[in-house]
Amino acid sequence: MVSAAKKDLFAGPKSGNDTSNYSAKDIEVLEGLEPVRLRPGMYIGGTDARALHHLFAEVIDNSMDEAVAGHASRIEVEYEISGHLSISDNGRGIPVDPHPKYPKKSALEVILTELHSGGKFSNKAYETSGGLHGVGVSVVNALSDDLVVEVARNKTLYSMTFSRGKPVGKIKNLGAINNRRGTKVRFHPDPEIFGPKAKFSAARLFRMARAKAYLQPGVEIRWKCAPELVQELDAIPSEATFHFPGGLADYLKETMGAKTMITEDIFAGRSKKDTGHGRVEWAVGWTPAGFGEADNLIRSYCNTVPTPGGGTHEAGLRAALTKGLRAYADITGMSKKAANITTDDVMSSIGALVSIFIKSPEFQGQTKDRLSNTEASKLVENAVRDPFDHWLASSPKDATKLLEWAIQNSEDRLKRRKARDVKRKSATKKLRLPGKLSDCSRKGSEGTELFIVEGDSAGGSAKQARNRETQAILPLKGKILNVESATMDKIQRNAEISDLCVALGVGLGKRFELDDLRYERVVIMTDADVDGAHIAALLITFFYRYTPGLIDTGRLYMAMPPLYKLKQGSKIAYAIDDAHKDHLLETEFTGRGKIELGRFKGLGEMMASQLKDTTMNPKTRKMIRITIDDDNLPSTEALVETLMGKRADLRFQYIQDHAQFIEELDI
Ligand code: 0RA
Repeated sequence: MVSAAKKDLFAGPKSGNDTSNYSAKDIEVLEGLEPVRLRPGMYIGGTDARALHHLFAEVIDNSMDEAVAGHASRIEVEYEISGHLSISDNGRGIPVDPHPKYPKKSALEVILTELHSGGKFSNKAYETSGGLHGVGVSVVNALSDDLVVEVARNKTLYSMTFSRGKPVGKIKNLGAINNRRGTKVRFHPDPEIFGPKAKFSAARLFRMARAKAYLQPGVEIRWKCAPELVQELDAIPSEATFHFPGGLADYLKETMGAKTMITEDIFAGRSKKDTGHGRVEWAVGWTPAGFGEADNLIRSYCNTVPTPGGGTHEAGLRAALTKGLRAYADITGMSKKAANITTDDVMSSIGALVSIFIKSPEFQGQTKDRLSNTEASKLVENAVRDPFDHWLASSPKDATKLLEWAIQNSEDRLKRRKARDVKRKSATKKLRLPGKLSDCSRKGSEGTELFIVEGDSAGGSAKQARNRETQAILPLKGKILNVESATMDKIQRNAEISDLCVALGVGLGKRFELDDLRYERVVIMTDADVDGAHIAALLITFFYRYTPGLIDTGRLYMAMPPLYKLKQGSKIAYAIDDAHKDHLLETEFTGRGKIELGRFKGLGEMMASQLKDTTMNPKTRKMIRITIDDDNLPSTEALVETLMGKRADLRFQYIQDHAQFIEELDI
């Protein structure tokens, strides 16, 4: 049975479900920004590096909204030595007149101090399309210890200062100005929330800002950064201006670099004037070289916000390209050979960018990073299809090359499938699975998970705690080989790695086939200590390098076993780390009675039922999905090399720069 306290743990840190002791006064407080400070994770997905940079995204997205709507043409970003970040635009400026709903406050104050939830902002004039999570600039305000908004509007300059979501004084009129218009938001992330060492990465900000300029060719983005904040490894300038009239076509050309292409030119374009349903821009090219270990690189955006989870706009692009190529085959008498071409064959080796602008974007998925507006699919398909047909027809040599290559892909795919079927049949039931693997009983891979566990004793607990039907356990002996500094030959001869591959049912590198995976998910489950983190890092590096597609498709996870058990009378809760423990002690274990605090030395020490409830049971556990930071591929490469490669000096420097900062592996 799961106790109430435990359920709360998995709902995240918050006070109990019991609302009977809330007074009206408390509820009023909760309407402001207090909930954001209490549970930042609910609003920005955590307090780690990714969440920190989300603050920047949120502010620049507001300025981008002004640019997309045609009200702003220039955005300036400055990262200061003090750790402040400022983003200014030459848009209309945040309104400063009294807010219709709160006549005593300026609209600016309301926008900065109220959560933009539903009804409150039903007034159209105060709407913005919002960032990915649409949380608004008030969330940034809540999580900053110092934030100043300057507005140049009505030929007057205004300024208002906030700290931790609360106004510091009134809105100030700084006098007349004639030559300026727009909004400047300058803020400093609150160390109480993000930790004393939290710092923006200049390189990451730089790339995020640059990507925005590619997505809105009409905008000019100026970048400025104190030189001291640029790390040597990152090699980015301290000042730059981004302006890309070529839009996504330029972005794709930069991404493709000097790779050989299957067709001479890339296929790029944008929809004609917005007819009220939205507009589309795209750029596509095919390269036999692939993209590192990944076969393709597909990036999509909605209102300049990245959608790494893909969604309906991506589906529209896939449909247009696949149908277009099939239609071309019909015209040229190749339809028989092209009959088996699937979307996968067309999207293999592709570098594809698609960006759409629509009125009311909706997002789905755990991290709200997948576009779900159904109309977006047809919007993109219709926009792309005609130009694609023309593009193919106008360069028959290229078109034929592309078609032949897609046909080749489909034939290869069919051959592989046949070979697999034969292999499966001839292997009559039993594969020779590693002896220490406790496989699950379900036949197909759907709904199954492989837990990779540290050591035999933890393996024993996990075996008792698992669901036999769907969860398999593979205990590993201590640390696996660091693949980043080993040769392929050495990797293949390594016993732990070879057991892992056999259990997974896959080959490595080029021989890796996602379809061969014997499990739907792979979960790394190590102790909540330094050694455990090291083993997890080694495994993630291995998967990143040698099983392309496993991370991309969101199938690699890290289990989150608790570090502490708290008990007071009959109340029991588990804490993931020290901060969580302290939070629980402050909020949930405040009553009288002795508190028993236990620290788990490792997974092997936990009772099977504890391990099950906290870490393994899909209904109650907490896990982290390992993802690759999207607008950051080159630096993911550099980071893996730095952290896991041969050069200890780079690693040492990195650790010095980032100590206490890395909470979630962000590759
Ligand atoms: C609410 C309403 C209007 C503009 C804005 C907000 C606005 C917000 C930000 C944040 C950063 N830059 C911004 N620029 C504008 C519309 C005002 C009008 O109708 O004049």
